Amino acid sequence: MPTLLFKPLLFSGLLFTSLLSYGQTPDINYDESKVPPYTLPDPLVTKAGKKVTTVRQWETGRRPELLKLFADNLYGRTPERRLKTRYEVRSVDSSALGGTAIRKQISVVWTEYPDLPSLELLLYVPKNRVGNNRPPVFVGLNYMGNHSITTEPGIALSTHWLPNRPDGKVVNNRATEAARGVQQSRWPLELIISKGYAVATAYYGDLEPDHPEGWKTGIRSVLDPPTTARPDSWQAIGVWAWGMSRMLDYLETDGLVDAKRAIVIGHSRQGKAALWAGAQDQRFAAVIANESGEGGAALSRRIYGETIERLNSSFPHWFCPQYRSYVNRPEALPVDQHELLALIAPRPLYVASAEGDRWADPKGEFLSARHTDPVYQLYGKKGIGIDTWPSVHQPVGETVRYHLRTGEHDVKRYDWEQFLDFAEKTIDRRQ
Ligand code: GTR
Repeated sequence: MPTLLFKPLLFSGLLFTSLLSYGQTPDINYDESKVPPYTLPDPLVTKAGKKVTTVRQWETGRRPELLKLFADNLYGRTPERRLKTRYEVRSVDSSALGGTAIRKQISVVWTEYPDLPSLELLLYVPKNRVGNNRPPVFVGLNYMGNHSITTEPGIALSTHWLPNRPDGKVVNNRATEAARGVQQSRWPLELIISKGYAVATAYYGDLEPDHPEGWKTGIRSVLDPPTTARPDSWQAIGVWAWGMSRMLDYLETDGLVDAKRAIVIGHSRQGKAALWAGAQDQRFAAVIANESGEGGAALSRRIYGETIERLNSSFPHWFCPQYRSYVNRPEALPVDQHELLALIAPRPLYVASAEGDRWADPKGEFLSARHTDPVYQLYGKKGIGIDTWPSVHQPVGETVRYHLRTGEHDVKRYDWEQFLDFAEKTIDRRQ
C-alpha cells in the first residue's frame, strides 16, 4: 500500500522533468542583467495586512504565522508526536585527536521501533576549554557517515545505506574501510577543538536515506509517512531538521557540553535543513547555513541559478507536495526565504556563499540575509547593515553575518574560520 500511494508523488516529479525536456521551463539564468524585477513580501506585515511594530506582535502573531506558512508551503508539517528513545553510549575515548579532545559515540535507539536504524552520534569535546565552563557545541549532519569526517580509527564504520561512490569507497551502498576520512576537509576538527568548541554530528541517512524511496527505511516509515499524501506532508528536509533537534535532546542530557549554546550548522541541502531546524527549534542558540541555495537562504523570487522547478524535479522527496504548485510562479508563494531567515531572530545567523557556486545564487543569499534587518532591528540588533553585495573574503554584518568565499560549492577551512570567529563574538560571550 505505501508504494502505491507514493506513486503520485514520484509521478509528479517525472511530469516536471518531462515538461523541462519539452522546453516549457525557462533555462537556468546566470545573467545578472536578465534577473526579472521582483517584489519581496514584507516580513513585518501580516497576512491580514497589519504592520508589526513590536517584538510582542512579532512573537505572538507574525512569527507563528510565518512558521506555519513555511510548513504549509515548503517543508511540510513536523509531527508533534515524540518517539521514545534510549541513549546507548558505545565508546568514550578521553585522548582523541592527539589527546586534545574527548570523543564519544552514542546510539539514539528508537525503542518502540527496534527495526528502525538508530541515529549514531559522534561527539568531540575539547579538553582545553579555559575557565572550566562547558563548551558551546556545533550540531550538524554529515553526508557520508561519521567515519568520513576524520581518519581516527576508533570511529564505527556506518552500517547504514550510503550512496555508492565512483572511487569504490562505498560499494553496494555500504561503506568500506577506504571511506574513512573522505570528507575530513569539511570538518577541520583540530581547528574547532583548538578554539574550544565541541562538535556533534551524525549521518543524515540514519534519519532518511537521500533518495525518493528512502523514507521507507527512515523516520517517515513510522512518523507521518507520505502515504497520507497531504499537501503539507513533511519530507526529507523536514526529517533531517527534526533529527538535529533530536541530537540536541541528547546533548541536553550530556554534561560535557553547554546545550544552551548549540549552533546548528549545515551545508547545501543540510543548510536548508539547518535553517528549518533553527527556525522551528528556538533552543538552537545560533544558525549557520553554508551555500544552502534554493529552498534555503536564496531568494525564490530572484530568478538566478537553481529554480523551484529544478529543485523539485531533481529531488521530489525533499519538500512538501504543495511547494510544487509554485513551479514557474515563485511570486505566488506567500513567503520568500528572507522570512525563513528572519525566524532565526534575534539569534545569531551566518549565511555563507561561494563565488563558484552560482547554482546557489550567492547574491540572492546575501540579499535574503540583508532583508532580515528590519526584524533584527525590532530586537535592537544590527544585522547585515549594507546594501552592496561584498566582494570575496569580506565578511559583513553583526548578528546576521555573510561572506562570499572564492572557489566552488564546498565547506572549506576559510568558512569554519569565519564561523568560529562569529561564534566567539556572539554566543560565546554569553556564559
Ligand atoms: C544540488 C541541489 C542544491 C543543493 C545541492 C547539495 O544538486 O540542487 O539545491 O542542495 O545539491 O545539497 O549539494
